Amino acid sequence: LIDTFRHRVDPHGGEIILEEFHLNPDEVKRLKKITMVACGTSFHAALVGKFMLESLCRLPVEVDLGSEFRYRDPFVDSQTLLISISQSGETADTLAGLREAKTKGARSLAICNAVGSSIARESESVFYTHAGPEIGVASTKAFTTQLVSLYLIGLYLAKQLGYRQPDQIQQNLQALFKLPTLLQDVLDENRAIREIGQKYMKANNFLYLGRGIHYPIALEGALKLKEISYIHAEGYPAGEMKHGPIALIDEHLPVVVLATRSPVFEKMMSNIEEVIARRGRVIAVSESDNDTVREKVETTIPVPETSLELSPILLVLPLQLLAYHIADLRGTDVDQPRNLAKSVTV
Ligand code: F1P
Repeated sequence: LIDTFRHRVDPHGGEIILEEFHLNPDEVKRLKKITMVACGTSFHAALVGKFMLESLCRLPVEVDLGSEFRYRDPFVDSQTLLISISQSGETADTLAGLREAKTKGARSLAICNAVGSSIARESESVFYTHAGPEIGVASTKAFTTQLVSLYLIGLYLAKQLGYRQPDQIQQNLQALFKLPTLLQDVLDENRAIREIGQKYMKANNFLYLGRGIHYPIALEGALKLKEISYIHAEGYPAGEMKHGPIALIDEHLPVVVLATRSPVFEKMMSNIEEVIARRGRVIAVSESDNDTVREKVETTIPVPETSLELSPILLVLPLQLLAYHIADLRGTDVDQPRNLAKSVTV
């Protein structure tokens, strides 16, 4: 991550330079809202981005799927910044969304991995993620870099809009620059996560629960599992569990809960209790010193602490590893899952 973004970010000077951003400070100040359009994993990045951008730069953010956005008559105009997110830069629905917004006068910024791709070429500004080639069909490292990109864009806009002072930005960047070490701590859990995979690999269904900025990570954890292991999995906002999925819980259902310390931690604990009361098998992703969680649940995957806005970048990693190990143990082709295309161009 540091290599990817070094040329754009100076953590000591609190400076972020977006090389390909063609809105001047006055145009940034004129923006009334941000609309993000994406598909699949990139859509989940956009949902995380909504939390990051709204909290960092206090602009309203709307997120839509390319396949929905293109068929409605969305409210966008010249005071909208349309951010399209795509690993391949060729996803037809995302490209159509970008074109639709541009015809209505929106300013456009693409977050893309593929240099020179259609979405990059047709956007006014481009933020390249430089994740390198994604060998497997299921998007993993591209997702991580999309989240880092959104965080940097959020800080950049926050500075332009006067919501963050240089010293605050410097602190935010320093937290970002600590991430590679923290991600390595999660990777060091790889063997333990494989053992957890062994314990749960025979389940037919999984439920993933998260709240707030972690809700899209629950969606992404579930998507990774179904994409590569073919196990039915659902991501759900934990507060909605009582409105439906609670009916599914029994002793056969593993429930992956994102339960790190956050303003909604107590609420997550209540959800964990609700699952346990129905004999669901809770796999909690939580800090290693979080005894409140560890003492309650069947299985814990430890993650280090970071800021709330950066935590999705850490939390998705154990979920990607869990999906990978379960799929590998079940003998599916993790790089080339059936029925999936790397880029959906129709
Ligand atoms: C979107 C996406 C990927 C998914 C698969 C199909 O692609 O849904 O998230 O892993 O490859 O396409 P993109 O627009 O990010 O290239």
